[in-house]
Amino acid sequence: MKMNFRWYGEGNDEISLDKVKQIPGVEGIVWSLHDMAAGELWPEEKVKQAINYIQQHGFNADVVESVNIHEDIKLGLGSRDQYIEKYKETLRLLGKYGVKVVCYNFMPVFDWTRSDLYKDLPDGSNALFFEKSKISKIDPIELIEDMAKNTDVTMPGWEPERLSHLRETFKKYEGFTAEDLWSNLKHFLQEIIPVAEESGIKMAIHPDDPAFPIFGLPRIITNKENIGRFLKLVDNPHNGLTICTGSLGSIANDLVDIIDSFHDRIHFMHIRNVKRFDNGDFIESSHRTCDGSVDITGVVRVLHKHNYEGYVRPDHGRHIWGEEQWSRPGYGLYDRALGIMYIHGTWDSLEQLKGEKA
Ligand SMILES: [Mn+2]
Repeated sequence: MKMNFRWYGEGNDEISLDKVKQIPGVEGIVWSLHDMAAGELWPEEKVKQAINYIQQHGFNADVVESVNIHEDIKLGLGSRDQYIEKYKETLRLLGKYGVKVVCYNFMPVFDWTRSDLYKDLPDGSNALFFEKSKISKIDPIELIEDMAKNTDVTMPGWEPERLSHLRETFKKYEGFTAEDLWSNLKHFLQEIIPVAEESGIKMAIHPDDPAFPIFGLPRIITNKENIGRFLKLVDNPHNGLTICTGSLGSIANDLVDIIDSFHDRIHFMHIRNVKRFDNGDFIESSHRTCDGSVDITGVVRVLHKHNYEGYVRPDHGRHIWGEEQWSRPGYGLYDRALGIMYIHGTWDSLEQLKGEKA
């Protein structure tokens, strides 16, 4: 297991890499060029600069999250080919500079969705919250505009540029089905996986968050059956997975079983806990198993059982010790650092037990 930390780039993240350096056992920084719109070719100079900066701080820059996918590719429009070509060029470039894993998602219109960014928890901290009845009633455009007002930082997948075309984009998805999305995903993979392979890059799709359709838009990377179907679209180790325990944990998925079944295709793990409620709401909780609905201990245990050598990062944390004043929603410093220590602690205990048995 290679521990990583997601970071938004120089001048774009309140957390400095010097601070990340003080979290024990972090080897790499998960990065991206956050000012690139989906479909744009990444400039070589910027890639070089980002990687150099990370490496100068003593980290590897092996994992990119994300290279976003242009909406026309998901929609399967005639214009998709030009964007697929740019995607391939970007992969070749990242491969040239030693990037090993590229995370992406295939969710129509926008990325992760919540109803509240700072919902109070009983312990005085706050966290991202999903209120199912609220989401099912609200006009998605209103929700997004409301959320965008709440924060002065740009959230990945919720870029203002992209959101300004939201109404048009929603219109394009009228009558669009899950099978349409499957077929467009297959086309994309058939095109890019050979290039990823040549470039030494493992593609790692991120599951849909939450793992069920919202606003009438299909979502397909949601459960064990669909992940199995996804892996067969292009049966090649370079077509792999990011297993995000929080996204898949938004419904009653058995994460331990999913990891056990697909471990050889998992290139990247997002480890976080969520607490699900009977009415379908969920809130992000501390990483500790007993604080949420996901068996984080079991997740680390099954990774350890398979001698998982891929990349791991703690995912969203709560905002604690007042850090919501300055941190990005879900991407503060403290709770993610605590999460890392919980994961390390579990892993180290398992290693020691293994040593004793041997
Ligand atoms: Mn995730």
